[in-house]
Amino acid sequence: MRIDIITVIPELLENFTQESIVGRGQKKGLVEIHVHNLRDYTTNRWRRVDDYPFGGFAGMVMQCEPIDRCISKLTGERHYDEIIFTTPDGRQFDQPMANELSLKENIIILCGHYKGIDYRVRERLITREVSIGDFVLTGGELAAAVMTDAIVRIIPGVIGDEQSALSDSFQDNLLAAPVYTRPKEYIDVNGKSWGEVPEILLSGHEAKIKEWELEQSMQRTRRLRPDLLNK
Ligand code: 6GU
Repeated sequence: MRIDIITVIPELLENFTQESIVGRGQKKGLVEIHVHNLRDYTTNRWRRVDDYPFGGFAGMVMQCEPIDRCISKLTGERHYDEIIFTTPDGRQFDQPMANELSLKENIIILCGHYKGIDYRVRERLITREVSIGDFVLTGGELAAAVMTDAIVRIIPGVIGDEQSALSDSFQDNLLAAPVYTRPKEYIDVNGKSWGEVPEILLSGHEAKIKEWELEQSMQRTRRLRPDLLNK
């Protein structure tokens, strides 16, 4: 899979794409992420990519030309399955959307910025408008990073333990069960016990453990996210 991210702040995404799971996916050759600086595509002598809005509204608006030039260059080189625009008024990103996008061959993510983007870009070029939640970010870069992380980690082979991406919270509309590691009983810095790991997890009884895990998942979902049970 190949993801091209178009942004006016490439610095914000460069470390992210080299590190952690996403970096590992790239090193393994399972995904390629290319970050493009939109300013490299403007013909404006000051490298401006925005201008005042018609109608006298407040703020600046991203212009068609640099976006057109950047996306035209990319689509001239290969076919893209989706050209995504990050915007708070888009459809809300969720696990099913991450799953669906992870099956695509090539996608572009255009990061929104400033007050907005010339609406003609959205009408002409964009195939999907996506938000990561009901709050406003100053730019789409963090949203693009969130989406990229969620998409890349479920590409088969990116996470070492393939089972683990599929047993995540939300993959089955259930929150994950609690997990524990050593020691069996933790004594804190004040000498107080934080309790012992549930006995069942030490039993080695695989079927019983699976049953416990599901029960815990259902209890936690009922308590914390009852809305998920109706999906
Ligand atoms: Cl995708 N962009 C911006 N600017 N703000 C957001 C968002 C996206 N999703 C939630 N808030």
